[in-house]
Amino acid sequence: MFKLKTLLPASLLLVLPQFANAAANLESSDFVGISFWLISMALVASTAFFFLETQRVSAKWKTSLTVSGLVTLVAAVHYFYMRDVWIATGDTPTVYRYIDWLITVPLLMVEFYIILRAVGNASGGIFWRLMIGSLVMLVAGYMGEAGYINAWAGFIVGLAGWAYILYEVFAGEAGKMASDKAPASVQQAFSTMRWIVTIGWAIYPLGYFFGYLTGGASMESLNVIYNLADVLNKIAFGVIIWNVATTESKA
Ligand SMILES: *C/C=C(C)/C=C/C=C(C)/C=C/C1=C(C)CCCC1(C)C
Repeated sequence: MFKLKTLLPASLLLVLPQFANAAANLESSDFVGISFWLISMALVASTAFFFLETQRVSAKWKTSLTVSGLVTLVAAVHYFYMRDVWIATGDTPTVYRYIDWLITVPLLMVEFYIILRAVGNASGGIFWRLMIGSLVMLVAGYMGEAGYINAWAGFIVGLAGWAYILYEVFAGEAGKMASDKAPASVQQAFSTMRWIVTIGWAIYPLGYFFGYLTGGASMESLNVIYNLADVLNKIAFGVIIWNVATTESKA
């Protein structure tokens, strides 16, 4: 019988060479392209790490780590494509970013719910409110950016969806449950996670504002900033969950 431990790294090794060709076109002076490359590799490595670490934590924390690994896996594959679009056209791969967000943002939101469920009886309402907030935020943003609706209207409705998420994790049922029922290490992690969702996530609407609404930002800076934001919001976010999962598994 093959074990997960051997199967996962093996499958990643099989997948990787497929994407390696594109590197031939990467110019050594193309720092945005290089940042796409670096971050795709960091995402692949994080995926292997999170999946392997599921073996080390107690049963109720496994799902959290699996979800962290799914977030970085989905993002890694999008980064391979986005890197190619950038190298071929020098353009912002907006559609790929939104497809990536549409999958990874709900998964990141699920993390809040799963963590609360690991420490108590989290209601389904928490889950649904976080999902609805995410969908409103992303669908409105996409419709605004793709020109289906007025760009400002998309921005404002998108901001409202994000505000709804923030309300839920700070002051709503999720926030209250974390401060009333969770052990100290979980409270700490929950608190760091929601600050990431506040400050780290603010980078994307700022990109919409400066890159699209007012047109003040260059394609280069916009993409480098989005790429760095993803390191914080996807990899560092996962590491925080890994930290609380391993700490609580020992306790
Ligand atoms: C890994 C990717 C993440 C965490 C992406 C997050 C994206 C956002 C927080 C996007 C937010 C937006 C608004 C708040 C207003 C409308 C425009 C968006 C979609 C860029």
